[in-house]
Amino acid sequence: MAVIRYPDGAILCVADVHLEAEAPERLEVFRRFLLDVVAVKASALYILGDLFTAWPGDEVGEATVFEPLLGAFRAIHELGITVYVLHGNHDFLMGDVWCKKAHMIRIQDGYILNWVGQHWYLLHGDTLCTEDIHYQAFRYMVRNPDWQKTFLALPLEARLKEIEHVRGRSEQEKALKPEGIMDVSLDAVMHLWEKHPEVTGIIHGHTHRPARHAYRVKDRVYTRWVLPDWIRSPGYGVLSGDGRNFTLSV
Ligand SMILES: [Mn+2]
Repeated sequence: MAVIRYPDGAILCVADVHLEAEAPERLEVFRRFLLDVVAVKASALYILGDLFTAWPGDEVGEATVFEPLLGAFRAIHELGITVYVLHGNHDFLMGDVWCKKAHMIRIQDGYILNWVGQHWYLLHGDTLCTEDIHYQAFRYMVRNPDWQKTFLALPLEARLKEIEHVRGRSEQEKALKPEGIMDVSLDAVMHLWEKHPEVTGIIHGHTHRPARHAYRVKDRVYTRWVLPDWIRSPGYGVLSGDGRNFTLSV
């Protein structure tokens, strides 16, 4: 059992856990984290995208590799703790079948978390990387329900092959893209404050650049929490709220 670092009843947020069959140790670290969620009787768990590195369709959830998680998710559910999950750019095909199995409630980018009088805008973060025009065009295509329907109708083998192809290409492109393009755009962030002046701030992942940013706009201060990924850090990259403040452990 891992060391518990969160206050009782904490609200917990994670992103970019990037579970994959090729990294069984990360799966175990995350399973232990889920047991911590139970141990501290967290008030809720928010998974802000890219829980999985790839999701070709819900039938992979049946595969044995992710099965160890189901017991932990069930324990969380039985305590009455809700797990909310939103799609990332890697696992956006995670569907209702798997979510139901894991007792997760799917939420959309832009879900407002109301917590101790604060209003936090939750999102994965990829929509803020507006300077990466290539990626935004790809996102537009694959988030289209018709495209998804066609893709999910392919045999699993064909889907896996296509995902591997897309990932290979994206890795190649990433190596050529300037660093700044893969971070959120300041314009997009400012636009969000304009559109949602009532929020306390936003919480997102995706960029793998954990930080707490503050913005002053017309006498108001907005916060942007960026969650760490679980690939480079040894795990337990968690934003926990204790009833007043958030603390980020990387
Ligand atoms: Mn992502």
